[in-house]
Amino acid sequence: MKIKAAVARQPHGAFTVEDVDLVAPNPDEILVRLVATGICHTDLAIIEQIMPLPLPHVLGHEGAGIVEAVGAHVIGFGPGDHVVLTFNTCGECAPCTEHHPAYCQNYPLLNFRGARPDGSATLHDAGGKVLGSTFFGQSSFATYALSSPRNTIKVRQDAPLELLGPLGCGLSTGAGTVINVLKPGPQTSIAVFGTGAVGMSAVMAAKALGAGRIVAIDRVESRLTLARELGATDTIDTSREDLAQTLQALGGVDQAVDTSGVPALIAAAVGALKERGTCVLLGASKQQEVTLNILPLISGRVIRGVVNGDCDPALLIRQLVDWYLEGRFPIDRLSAFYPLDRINEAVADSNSGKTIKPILTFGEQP
Ligand code: CXF
Ligand code: ZN
Repeated sequence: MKIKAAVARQPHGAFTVEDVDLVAPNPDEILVRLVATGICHTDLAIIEQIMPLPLPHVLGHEGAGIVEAVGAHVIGFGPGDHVVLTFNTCGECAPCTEHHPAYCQNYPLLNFRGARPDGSATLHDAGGKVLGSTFFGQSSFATYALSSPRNTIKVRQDAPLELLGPLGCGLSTGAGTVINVLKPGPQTSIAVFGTGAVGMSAVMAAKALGAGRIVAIDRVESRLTLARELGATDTIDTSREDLAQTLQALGGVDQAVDTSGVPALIAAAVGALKERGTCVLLGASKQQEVTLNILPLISGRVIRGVVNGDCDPALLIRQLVDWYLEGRFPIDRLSAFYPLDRINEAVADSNSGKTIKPILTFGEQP
């Protein structure tokens, strides 16, 4: 079928919105009409070739839409279902069967192959050339996408679908890390480094769980103001305050979440931990090595990475939708909408920091 998609063609280049061809669903696939798709930094990391996937490629991995059709072997889904698309997993390897699908052994094959897992192409450009597809099992910078039952999450129909796509990646990464891994309580102090979509969702989840102290750290004042409104009890503006000193003055923290991937901030996050404290790494940047002081680590401190909030996506996404409707996870405060043909403006606004979570829309703008 003929669809419209934003194609990433050149490293560091702009997206081109093109008419492309999508093949019919296989018996085990779902055809989804996208309503809206969030833009995540991982999409931009591929354009910048920090994650070097071959181009041209149709990216997009925070899709929300309505099921249009299902393949003959698909059960549990039907036309009209509201769905959020997330990362794809096999469901059969040890991490999947042990309820940690974010560490699926087939993650690269199912999410980054640039084609279906069997190598077949699903997208061709107007000249008939193959485009990279099946990105995170969806390639949802497009009016329609093919997905699998395992990465298609049915959600309640009374929630505003155009807001929900980012729950498939960025927002579940931050919130899932707090809910599933760190589990802060009233006695816990938690510091969140970076108040983008991942950091803000960590702050909101920490507030929802009743964390005693929530410290948000950034260099953009407007973001810190928003972080306070969303639940931060303390903020540190690194453009004006000495980070290490201010954290020390607070007495250190039990938990730290780094969303920046910046080595100096990671070192500060680890340096701020109390004995037996945990620092979780969620972000990556161009600089991939960090220097750490070993001795304090020996006193029970933990540094670990977390992917996709270590979540069961069906459970977490539905929980966060419920929380949104209850006013406990106000994701509308982070989001700004752009029609598909303004995707390059959305990217520029994300890069400049103007917009925390840009969301592409494919029909009428909400
Ligand atoms: C990704 C980040 C790179 C590793 C896999 C998960 N998260 C989403 O953007
Ligand atoms: Zn992402």
